[in-house]
Amino acid sequence: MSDFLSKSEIRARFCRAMSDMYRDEVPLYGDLMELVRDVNADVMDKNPELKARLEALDNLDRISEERHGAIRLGKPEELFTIRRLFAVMGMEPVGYYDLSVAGIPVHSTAFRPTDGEALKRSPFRVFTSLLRLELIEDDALRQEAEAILARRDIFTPRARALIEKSEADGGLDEADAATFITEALETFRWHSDATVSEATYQRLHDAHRLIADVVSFKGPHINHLTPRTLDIDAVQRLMPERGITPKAVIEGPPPRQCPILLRQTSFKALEEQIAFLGDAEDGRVAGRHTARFGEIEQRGVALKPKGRQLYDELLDAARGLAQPKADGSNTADYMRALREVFAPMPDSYAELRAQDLAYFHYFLTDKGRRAVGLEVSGDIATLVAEGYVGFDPIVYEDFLPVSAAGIFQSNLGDNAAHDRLVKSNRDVFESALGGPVADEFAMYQALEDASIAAVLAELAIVRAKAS
Ligand code: OOG
Ligand code: NI
Repeated sequence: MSDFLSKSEIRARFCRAMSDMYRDEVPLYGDLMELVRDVNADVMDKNPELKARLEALDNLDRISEERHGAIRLGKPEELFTIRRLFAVMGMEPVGYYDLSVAGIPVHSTAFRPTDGEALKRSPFRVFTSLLRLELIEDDALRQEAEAILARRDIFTPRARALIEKSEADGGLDEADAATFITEALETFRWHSDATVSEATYQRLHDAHRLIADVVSFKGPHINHLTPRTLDIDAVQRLMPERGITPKAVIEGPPPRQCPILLRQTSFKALEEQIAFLGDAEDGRVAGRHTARFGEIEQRGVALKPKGRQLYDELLDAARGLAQPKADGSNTADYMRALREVFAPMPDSYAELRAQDLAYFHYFLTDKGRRAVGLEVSGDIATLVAEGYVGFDPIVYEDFLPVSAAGIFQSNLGDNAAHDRLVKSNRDVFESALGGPVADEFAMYQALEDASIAAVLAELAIVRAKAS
């Protein structure tokens, strides 16, 4: 039997290959990566404590390697097969995001690794949306879009074959994995040749810009790749110095001592040359399309349901005071409202933990390791209080629907419609996917529980040695 390459290794290599491809396609992404690398190095120079913590958690290496991407699919079969493609790399669908509340005609999930070891090796994730064609009101146009999508296959025959092989055998060996990476990459590549005429593109575009982006091309080109920064405010401030224009407002929570969840900002989508189908057999008509952009993110601690509910309420309240405008004219007002409104969210890890608002990874302290022969209770809160056990934030690995809507909108033109759409349907999404999406809270809880179990087991060994 041949040796399989680990799914995490395939994912890490795929992530690097995708990053290289996107840097060639969108050079500004390369500039952004450089800026993020500089800022991250600077943050760690100035904050040796943070650096030590990241090192201790074995998380330092992943920072500069870390990124997420996004694609938009056109038909249920594409979602079904992309789930199988991502499974080859150890990525599973987590969470359901309904973007209809923001007037965006898609629903989405995030494919990502889920266990602790896999997340350490490469936390690469892909925000994956499925277009909701049923929202095209014009029957003829909807049928035309369906027919166009029915004709395309976004996966190469070899990618399909290797997905099947991996499913049948339980993995891929080195040579197959290399081929798989090359073939899978084809699905995400940019194609400047549209599959439709200019007139069709225009009609799709008039229904919604996103519909034109999904339906008019051969495949679901990766539309952004997002490196992780340790100081998003610094990157936002420095972008213009490097010739990059950021969107007006950083999405998510306000700046804090202890980052929570996720903050994100992007630069505007580029206007790119494309070629429409012409009337003549092989004729082409020059055109323009905007779709691909760059984004950065800063990740913080994952919140428990109670903390998340508080976050959602506070964000709603801030937006009630000031709706951030795309032209940046009220950014200062919005940021002020956000800061003020978020006061009830404690800004220390100890308090977030004490109030049961966030997830933590527990470990034995030096004192815990020396707890030989002491009368130590098994209750984690007491162990923490007495200094036997320490805790570190568990990083949020998922996305935020309001933020995602803001990222979509910043790249759909400033006057994109914000009307609410008919609520989308999770059952429809999951039946296309071929299974349920995982519950993000359950995953974080499992990570926290495992760390508590490990601490208690270690402590039991320490105490057994003593007696
Ligand atoms: C996805 C936008 C959402 C994020 O980071 O929240 C997203 C898209 O534009 O396709 O990537
Ligand atoms: Ni994104």
